[in-house]
Parts: sequence; C-alpha cells; structure tokens
Amino acid sequence: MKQLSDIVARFRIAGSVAEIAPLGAGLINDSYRVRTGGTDTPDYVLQRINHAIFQDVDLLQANITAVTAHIRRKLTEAGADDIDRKVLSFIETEEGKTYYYDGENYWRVMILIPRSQTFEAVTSESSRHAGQAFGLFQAMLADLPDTLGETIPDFHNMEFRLRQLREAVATDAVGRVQEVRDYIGEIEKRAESMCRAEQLYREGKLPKRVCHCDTKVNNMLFDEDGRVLCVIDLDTVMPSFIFSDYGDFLRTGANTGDEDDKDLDRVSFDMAVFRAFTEGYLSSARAFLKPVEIEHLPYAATLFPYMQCVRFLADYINGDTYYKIRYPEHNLVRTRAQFKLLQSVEEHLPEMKEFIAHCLRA
Ligand code: GN1
Ligand code: MG
Repeated sequence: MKQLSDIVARFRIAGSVAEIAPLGAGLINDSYRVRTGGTDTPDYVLQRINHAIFQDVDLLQANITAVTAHIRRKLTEAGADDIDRKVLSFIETEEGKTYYYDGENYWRVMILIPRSQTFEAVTSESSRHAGQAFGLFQAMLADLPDTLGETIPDFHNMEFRLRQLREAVATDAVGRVQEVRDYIGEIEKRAESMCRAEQLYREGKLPKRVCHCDTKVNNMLFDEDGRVLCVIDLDTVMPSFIFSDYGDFLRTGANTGDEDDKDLDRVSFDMAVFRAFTEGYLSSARAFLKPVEIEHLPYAATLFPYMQCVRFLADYINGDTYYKIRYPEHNLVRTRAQFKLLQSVEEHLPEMKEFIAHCLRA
C-alpha cells in the first residue's frame, strides 16, 4: 500500500501534513486523523473506502455529494450558524473528484469537524437531541431533488437478509452451523413477523424515504454540551423505511451493554433512552410521518437487533468475510449479544406502544 501521506497529497488540503493516526471504531472502512501543522488549517479525516462492500464508488460519492450539498443549502436557508460543524465537507482531488483511486484502493478526505466528540453510549438527555437530529435529517432530505442510488442493494431488506442467512446455513462453508442451531431456530420463529415492512411496502401502504441507514450512536458527532452537531458515515444514505434510522439508533443507544458484550447480563433495553429518543424523534418527524410509520415504531425497535443478529450470524457461518473481527468467535459473541437485546426489547413492547400513544396525545 502507498504511504498515507502520498495519498493525502492528492487532495487539495490546506496546510501540510504533520501526523496521520488511526481513528474511530467502524467495522467497515478504515479511518485516519490527519493533523496539519499550523494553527489556522483544519485537521482532516482520511478514509479508505471498503471497496469490496461499496462496489460502485462513483455512485457512493455522488450520493454523498448530493446529500451534503442539500443539507448545506437547507441550513443556509434556515439561517443556521456554525454550518461547517453541522455538515461534512469533502475535499476534492487535483482532478476535481471527491475520491482518489491508487490502483488498488479508493480513498477520500473530509474536514475533521473541530471541537466534536463521538460516544459509544448515550444518556437519556443526549438521546433526546439525537432523536430530534435524526427526525430533522430525514425532514431536510424529504425534498432532495436527486434520486439516490442504493449503495448496497437491499441493505435493510429483511427478506434479503434472511435469504443470505439461509444460504449461509445451506452452504455451511466452515462447519459452524451445528453449534448455532438454537439461534437459527429462534430467528426462523420470528422470520415472518419481522418481514412486515416489506409486506406493507408491497401492499403500497408503507413509503420509502431518504434515510441514513446506519444511525448507530458512534456515527454522530456531539458538541461540548452533548448536542448533536452532525451525522457522519453517510455511505448508506439511501431510500429506506424510516424504521432504519429509528431502530438502529435504539439498537445501539438503548443497549445497556455493548454491541459485542460477552457478559449477557449487561445487555438489556434501556427504556429511559427509548423514551427520550422517541420524544425527540417525534418532535421533529411527526409532521411528515404517516400513521402506519408511527404505529410500527415499536416493531422497528425489535427489527434492528433482529436484523443485526441475522447479519452477524450469517457472517459467522460464512467464516467472517464481512465484518472486521478482533478474535475468532467475535461474530458469534455479537450474535448472542444482539439476540439478548432483542429479547429485552420484546419484553418492553406493550410499554413502548403505550408511551408512543401518550406522546401523540400530548
Ligand atoms: C457497520 O461502518 P459501521 O461500523 O458504522 C454496518 C452497519 C452495521 C454495523 C454494526 C455498511 O457499520 O450496517 O449495523 O456495522 N455497515 C455496513 O455495528 O454494513
Ligand atoms: Mg461508523
């Protein structure tokens, strides 16, 4: 691989590179923080795009350019302050493109938003802000004139994810199926009810909207006061059901344990986070949501731990070809933790329904 500094040099950055160091905890792309010398030049984020997963980098970057330009326009129209901290800015190469191909890998560079922080966990207070921010993100993109392509086809299509798991089971490439039979059984038991969104879509009852599709907590930047500045990791912004953004935030934000917790006693669904996030989300999204979307929010809270469980398990059975792992059983540990979370969410379903009804009366 080429020197990272040679790659950065292809982009029109301000200042000179002082240091490049690994950044973040994503499971797909590799990110680096690029520190520049001097006090008046920004720092940057250099990212190696996972080209095996995002196969059409042109489409990917075109989506991101359309989305960030649209949000910037909306913020400007609304007279927002500090816009450069509220939307990502990508840097062009000498050839005027937003990515660089070195013959082997695809790279991109964006400005590192100053005085921002990421979290792996949230409080109920910050979840309220996050809910509002995602509602706003969807609202701002509701009138995006460009049609976005699917950067990963069928990304949050539950029927498709189940088909992938079933294929993995049938192939049993590395002989792991036997040890996970119980999980496969639990997944199959719920399969039909979890495909409710696709069913409603086919019946013409449920719309697709532009969604972020990876609203896990560490994909947003918070300011010093715990308010959401900006949503990052825009690779999966594409048309989907609003359940994607609502559900995936709760999957990560309302988990009292970690996504890959080995101690299942730590994993449960935090209703205080659920309540705060839901209130925040409804405050900015209620105006454009259809009744069928609101009615299925509790379903969305179950769908994402379930889908993630299916995806982690399929990857485990396939021999760990998709997600970065840190140890051989990692995807199995993740599967177990997501399943435990799912069970906890299921126990809270009546309470969630009641809370949403209460929000709508308020
Ligand atoms: C991946 O890139 P990252 O780590 O934010 C994945 C999400 C999963 C998540 C699980 C493109 O997100 O869909 O929910 O891991 N992204 C892709 O932690 O598959
Ligand atoms: Mg990420």
